[in-house]
Amino acid sequence: MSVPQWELRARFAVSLADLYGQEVPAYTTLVDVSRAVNEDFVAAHGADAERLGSISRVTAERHGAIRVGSPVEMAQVARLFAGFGMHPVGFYDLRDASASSVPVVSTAFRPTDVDELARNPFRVFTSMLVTDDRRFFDAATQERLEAFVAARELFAPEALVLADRAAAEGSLGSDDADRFLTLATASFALSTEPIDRAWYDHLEAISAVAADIGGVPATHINHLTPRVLDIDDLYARMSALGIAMIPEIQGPPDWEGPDVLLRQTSFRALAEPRTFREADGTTTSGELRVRFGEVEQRGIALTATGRDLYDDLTAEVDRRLAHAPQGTTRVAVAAEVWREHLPQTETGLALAGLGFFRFHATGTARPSTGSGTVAGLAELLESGALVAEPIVYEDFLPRSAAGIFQSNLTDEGSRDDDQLGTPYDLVRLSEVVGITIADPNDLYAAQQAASLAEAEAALGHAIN
Ligand code: OOG
Ligand code: NI
Repeated sequence: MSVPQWELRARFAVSLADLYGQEVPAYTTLVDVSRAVNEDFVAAHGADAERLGSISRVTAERHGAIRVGSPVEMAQVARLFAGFGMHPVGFYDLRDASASSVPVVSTAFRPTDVDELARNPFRVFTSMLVTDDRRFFDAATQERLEAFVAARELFAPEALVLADRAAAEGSLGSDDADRFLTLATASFALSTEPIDRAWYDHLEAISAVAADIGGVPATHINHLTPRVLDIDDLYARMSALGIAMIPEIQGPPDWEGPDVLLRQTSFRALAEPRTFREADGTTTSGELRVRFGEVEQRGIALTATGRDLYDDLTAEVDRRLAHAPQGTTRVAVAAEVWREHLPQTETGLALAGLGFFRFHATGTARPSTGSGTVAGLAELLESGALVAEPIVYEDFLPRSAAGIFQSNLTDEGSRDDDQLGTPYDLVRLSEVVGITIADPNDLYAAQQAASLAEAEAALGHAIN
């Protein structure tokens, strides 16, 4: 029996969840509460609840976050994930997310095909430490970081060989599949090897994220995030259980119009026992608090125009908030700004070219257009000749990402803002990963365009 890549990926998500649930018990609570929120949401909203993904997809849906220390490690991660049919999509430079800057650049590994996403959308947000960024690391620290990272092995060579085979053949035999899953999962377990206390502390004074990456002998899952259909409900239920959430839900506000992009929130995980090696060579047990629980709600993918508008609105919210009376929440200001600037309906988003949709011809009577050869999208939607199905946002938001990173750190660390390191972008990071990183917009736009072409064929005329 051979195991196809989607099944490898689905099993990988489950096996990482088992591991993470054992390591971070609060994760299990989060998953239980998420399931309850989703069940109640479906019960209350019926079929509409599944507009942005089937309930079976959403229930199984997770994203992981991991952090690696060098281009070599990033290329290995890319090989490993390719075995699971997960490909790099999107570029995020968290160094320039202003106040909450952290010394990493990131991409997300995920399925890119619509069918593959529907079977299992497991994705992993993957960050790479940028060691030559003088805003964070002096030359001596850079040198030591690079040597430290170069000397460790994150992935068993056998895992990478199996990954290559799964990627080339699209499946693995059942024994190889078991082996691949065991090895791949083990790569992300929290290491019990001692951590050099002085080195860790040195890095932590600069950046807690740098310490979590370059101060420890292995990588680990930083968080594993379930998806909910109502994050406000989730937030209230977790708070009622006495779990201290970060003060806000990040990303778009709760409002009566369509949900777009991504809303996320998190709670700090408990301190975890770790072993340290002290300056005198003895080992001691201590604690670190670097991992956390995160949860998300996904909305409609925005076009480049929609995304620019989103960024402008976010800036407008900041401006208004700066002048708002004490006690005004960001979410309240944001909801007001959104009401002023965003269409209140999905159709409005589609017609304004702000959101991505798949259009389907319904086969019902089409409107007469006069010319008989072309019809406008608006009238086709209005007459019911065409329906628009929203395309869900499968990616991340750098500002939320940086906010999530930062809100869970104990200390902001130090940095010197004048000296930038390697000027990474999507192309440069693609070279590092060894695979072309897809631009998320191209993927969404291709889906929308394909659906329009099919709809035009079914209608027998062009749509404008
Ligand atoms: C990754 C933070 C980004 C998200 O959901 O935006 C992220 C990290 O903390 O390593 O996971
Ligand atoms: Ni995350």
